[in-house]
Amino acid sequence: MAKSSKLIAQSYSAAKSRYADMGVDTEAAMAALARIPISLHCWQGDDVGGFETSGGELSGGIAVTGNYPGKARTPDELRADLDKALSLIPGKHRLNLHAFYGEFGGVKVDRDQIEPKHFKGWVDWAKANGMGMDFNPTCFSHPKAADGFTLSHPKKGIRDFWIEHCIRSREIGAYMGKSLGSATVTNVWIPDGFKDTPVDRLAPRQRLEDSLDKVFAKPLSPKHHLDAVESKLFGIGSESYVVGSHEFYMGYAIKNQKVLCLDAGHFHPTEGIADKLSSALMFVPEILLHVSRGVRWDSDHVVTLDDALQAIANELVRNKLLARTHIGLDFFDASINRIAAWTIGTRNTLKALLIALLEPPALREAEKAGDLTGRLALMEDAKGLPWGAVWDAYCETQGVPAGNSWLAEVRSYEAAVLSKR
Ligand code: RNT
Ligand code: ZN
Repeated sequence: MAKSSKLIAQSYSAAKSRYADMGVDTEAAMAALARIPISLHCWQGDDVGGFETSGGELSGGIAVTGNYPGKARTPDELRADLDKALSLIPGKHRLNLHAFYGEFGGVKVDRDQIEPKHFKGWVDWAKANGMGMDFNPTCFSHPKAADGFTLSHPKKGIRDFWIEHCIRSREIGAYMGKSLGSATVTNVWIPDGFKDTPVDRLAPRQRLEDSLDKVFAKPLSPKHHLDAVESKLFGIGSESYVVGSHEFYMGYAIKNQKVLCLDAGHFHPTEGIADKLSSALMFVPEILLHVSRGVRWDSDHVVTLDDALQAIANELVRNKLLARTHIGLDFFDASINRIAAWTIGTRNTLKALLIALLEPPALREAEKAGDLTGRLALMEDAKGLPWGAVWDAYCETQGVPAGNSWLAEVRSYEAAVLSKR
């Protein structure tokens, strides 16, 4: 049942007073939330398929499972699905695009041939929606990545191919940033690694450093473009060794002052990324988050409102790190409605940020006073505060469905559009 506006207004009014009693300004929290863009990953919409004419199998040690009907097959379908998801998510957000989603007009354009013109349709769409864009070279799902190595490949010819792809991706990112008046973060993630134990763990990392130096050789204005690098612990088929490990990229990003990408699903199963933020941001200029949820061996389940997500949001808000953090999503689930997946994951990320923004100042005061008993007591009590009433009010003011009423809209879109595909 959709909640009525009257009920939402009544609940909000009670919640507002309750928070005000604790020194929390709910209006200020909502205004702060409205200023945080989330970069929606295009690849949830078509199971990381892309729009190249050759359209090969997904590779690179990532996998999408499920065969829910109605996935987007063309850029127009993907944009229509994104429009639908964005209409259900409060706030102004961004689009995160992968290189193999270019519009190639039915012609084979290999990865070392991509140009800004192939992304004009996306830029026009983003401009019409008042959105910024982020970008990624696609170093997987390609014959030249078939043996599991790209920028660190032992053969120079293969490395050069991927270096050229990444160089062109940066140029495209800069074109997007310039066209949209908001810097594009171009994130380099490569799958390179070994299924089984290598003898030489060093040489591939030396080759990767050399390739990255070549990719980043040309300075680009930070007004339009930022470079990010993303690590991973293991992938499917690269269980024993990944060239671009956390330590590798942490070191590379510090040395070269690049944006460090932390994907929540790329660490040991019980290792969260929240506690890394304050440390990493002392030494790298900015962070890119891939908000995701690891479940056993999969790093990309739809984001739920769990402790790991809340811890990330708390760190960003408590330490005032939002201005130096780019928040992006990275999950892919083909077993449920894909538009619902985007909506659930993005709304949850925003909810976690709202809860963090509504944190009563008494928690920090207790800690400062050395009252550790009070800190724990207040922290646990704060979990029961009526943030849901503030969330519903926020959705209403942003003109999107409150509560679970967005689901009915996804279901009617499924009946009218997705089921016809
Ligand atoms: C893979 C990385 C990477 C990809 C996307 C598609 O493990 O997380 O970010 O998910 O580039
Ligand atoms: Zn990622």
